[in-house]
Amino acid sequence: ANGIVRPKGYNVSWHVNPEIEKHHFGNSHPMKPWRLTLSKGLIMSYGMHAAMDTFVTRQATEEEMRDFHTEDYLEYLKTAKVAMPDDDTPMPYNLGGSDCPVFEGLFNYCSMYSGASIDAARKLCNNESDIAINWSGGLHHAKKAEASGFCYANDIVLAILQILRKYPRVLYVDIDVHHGDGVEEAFWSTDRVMTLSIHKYDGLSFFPGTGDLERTGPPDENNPGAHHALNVPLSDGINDEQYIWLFKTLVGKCVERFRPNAIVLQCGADSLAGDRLGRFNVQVQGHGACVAYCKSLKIPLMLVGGGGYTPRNVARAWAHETSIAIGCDQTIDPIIPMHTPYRSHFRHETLFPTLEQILGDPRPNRNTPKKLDDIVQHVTEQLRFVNA
Ligand code: TV7
Ligand code: CA
Ligand code: ZN
Repeated sequence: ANGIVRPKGYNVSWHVNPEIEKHHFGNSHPMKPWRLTLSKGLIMSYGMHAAMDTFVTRQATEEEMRDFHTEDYLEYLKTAKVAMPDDDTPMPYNLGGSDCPVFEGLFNYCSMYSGASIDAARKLCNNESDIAINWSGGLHHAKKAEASGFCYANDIVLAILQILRKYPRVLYVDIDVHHGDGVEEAFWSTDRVMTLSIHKYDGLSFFPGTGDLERTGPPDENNPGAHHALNVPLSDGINDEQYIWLFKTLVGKCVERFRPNAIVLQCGADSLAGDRLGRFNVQVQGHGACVAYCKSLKIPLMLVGGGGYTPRNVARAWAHETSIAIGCDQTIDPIIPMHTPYRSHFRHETLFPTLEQILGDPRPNRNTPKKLDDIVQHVTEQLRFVNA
């Protein structure tokens, strides 16, 4: 009756844990794990859980996390104490600053979202899932022994390492408004993972400051990683039409040349219009079109979350993308169900508010057609060196 049917012969797994949502970075911090509660409420009010295999996830073990992170760093993450308000002694590993505070239950938070991504990856490897979803993951800035940009453990790297145990090649695509630097760095010197990040880049101040078009892997041609790190630096205000065109063109070319056995798509929702930290004019439809395109390639697909700092828009995007995964996006009612928890948070009562509703006055688009053509040309040239 609600338009939700379990797809026949097609399995979507959803990896969740309500414990993750309860952690707090601090009152003024833009990262709100509570956005996961809002997203889950919307997904469930549509009844979408009936069309997926839902798994309550577990903490990753330390051994699993040591696949990427150092023992010293993990030990520190586990034992770091929440600083007293007047204590400003610097902490190691970039912890304890305003971006990466040490909060109550930090290690539990990290190991939970990592466990969810590892489980999702294993479902793909077992062929038990065609699409595996972890909206609590996608924390792409974490390094092997360093926290960065709200990220402490890199669940994406951990998940890709799992997939590489079974499959030769993984394509990683990152639509978060920030550059996926941690994942890029982790696989910088291998030709088994191709990374493609689309992000805002101004050569300077926008975090993390990397992801320029010219840096496509190690400069040494003999390094297997050469030409396998692709970056799409954009300016403020890109719209759905341009974003979808770029995404399909570039991902299409990557798949054609690299022939990945699996795709990991980081669905950071800070690329949406109206995001508290983002600068783009991408709408829920455009963001979702990226997921739909990846699904259409019929390659095992993992969806993870990432950024997203205007919780109502994050929830809309991830609920819409869940509906695309299970194939009910055309049949559900875009009007948010009456019984949705926190429904009053969704000021415009539809999954697809217009740009005017979101922004009032849309941000000027600084991306010229020539800029986009140059990007596509540059990436195409890099891909000529890739032969899988
Ligand atoms: C994946 N931007 C993560 C994106 C990480 C972005 C940054 C903030 C920020 C932090 C706050 C805060 C903020 C309004 C925004 C150079 C600095 C400038 C801290 C104030 N308000 C993801 C990380 C980025 C923390 N960091 O890709 C507490 O904005 O630009 C920076 C670094 C130094 C630290 N200061 C910001 O989306 C999940 N931080 C309010 C309170
Ligand atoms: Ca990105
Ligand atoms: Zn981001």
